[in-house]
Amino acid sequence: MTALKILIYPDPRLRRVAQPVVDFNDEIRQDVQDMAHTMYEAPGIGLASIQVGIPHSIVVIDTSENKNDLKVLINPEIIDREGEQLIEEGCLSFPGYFTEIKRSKWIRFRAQNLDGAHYEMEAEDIFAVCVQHEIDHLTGKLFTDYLSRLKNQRIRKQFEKAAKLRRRESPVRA
Ligand code: GNR
Ligand code: NI
Repeated sequence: MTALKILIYPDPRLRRVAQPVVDFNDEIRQDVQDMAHTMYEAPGIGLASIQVGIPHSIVVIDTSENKNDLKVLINPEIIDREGEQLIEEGCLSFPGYFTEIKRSKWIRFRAQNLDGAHYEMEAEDIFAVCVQHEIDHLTGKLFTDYLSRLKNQRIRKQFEKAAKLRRRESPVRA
């Protein structure tokens, strides 16, 4: 069991775009396991590969009450959407920051499982929000991208300051 290090904004690696998984091999299995472990430990309701520096298109989600309903989305894409909802979002790459974002109320997405089999699934409410939030991560998009430039400037300053403090507390040594 490996807990992966979650990249914190404004780490430029959060802007990377994930590459499709073509080979459903043991390395991908291991990545999924490590990501699930990292999500449950954080704790979060979802995690995208890009947040932990994995270059493949992988998402894990568990929005269940008892944390016993792991969903694995490989190469996911949204194929239909309807309605709107305004929900307060957080992100493990923005610790302590929460803001309301407008998303589709209902979506239909397609993805592949660990065996490479394609499946489709519908999602609504917080599950739909989470899928949209995670799929954004796979193209380097962050939830704050939906906010005004002014808010983004404030958030960036705040997180740059926090990053500086962290570097002072635990400098990277050669
Ligand atoms: O743990 C998380 N909670 C959350 C709450 C509302 C909307 C989206 C999320 S996703 C977030 C985990 C995360 O950062 N995933 O990328
Ligand atoms: Ni996130």
